[in-house]
Amino acid sequence: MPVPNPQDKLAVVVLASGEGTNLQAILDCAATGELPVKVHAVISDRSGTPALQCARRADAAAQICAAADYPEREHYDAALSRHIDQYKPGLVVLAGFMRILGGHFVDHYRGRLLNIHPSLLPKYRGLHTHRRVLAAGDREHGCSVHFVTRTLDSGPVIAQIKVKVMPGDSEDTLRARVLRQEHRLYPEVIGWFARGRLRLDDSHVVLDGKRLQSPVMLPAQEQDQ
Ligand code: NHR
Ligand code: GAR
Repeated sequence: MPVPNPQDKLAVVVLASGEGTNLQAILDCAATGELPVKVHAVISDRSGTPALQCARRADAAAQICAAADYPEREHYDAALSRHIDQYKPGLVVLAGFMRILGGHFVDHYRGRLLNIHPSLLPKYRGLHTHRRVLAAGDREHGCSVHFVTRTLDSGPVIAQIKVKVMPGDSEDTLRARVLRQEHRLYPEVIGWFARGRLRLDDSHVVLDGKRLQSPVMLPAQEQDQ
């Protein structure tokens, strides 16, 4: 058996469709050494996204796997897997990735595929969460990191941060408040995984050897509590 070297960094591939601010938060923590990971590649389903620029600046491979090239979802998923598996990642991170992934794909990465979602799951699965929270008149909102399983936004939740909904909030102000917390939540959870503290066991989240009964709640930064 090879002896694990504590200096070894976990190989990570990030899938991102958009701005890439969560990606940037992860790259920043990796650069300081706070996060023992190396982001080998960033793959986007669209060309010209800011996320790809972030990747290039950080010397990670920036690849496009365009949905338009694969009319069938299964073919797209298979192509995406081929891109990812070149890098032999120990962890695949969805960071604002906007395409639903099929069961085959998800099963292949089971236990090593994470997503960040802008709501307090199980509330507000799917898209336009900030708009829906405002329309419902909720007083609190937040973000969740979960293991991805076959059912959309329904995989076991690992950790969450709550924020207050303020009077006068617009979709944009609320999105910005949640996003600030996403940038803290995702590196924290990825760090647990990279240090071998976190795993998925039979649909249960195990942290430090114990099954979680409910997600870990991390405190928001004071200004956003
Ligand atoms: N795939 C599976 N199987 N399970 C999950 O939990 C997934 C997933 C793929 C992506 C991220 C998710 C989110 O955090 C995610 C979780 C895209 C859509 C969507 O409706 C919904 C949820 C998420 C990502 N996408 C449309 C589609 O037809 C396209 C929307 C667009 O391009 O703007 O794929 O919210
Ligand atoms: C984040 O708020 C993320 O939680 C959300 O999109 C944003 C991406 O921002 N994800 C989804 O809605 C997935 N459907 P970023 O590109 O700046 O990280």
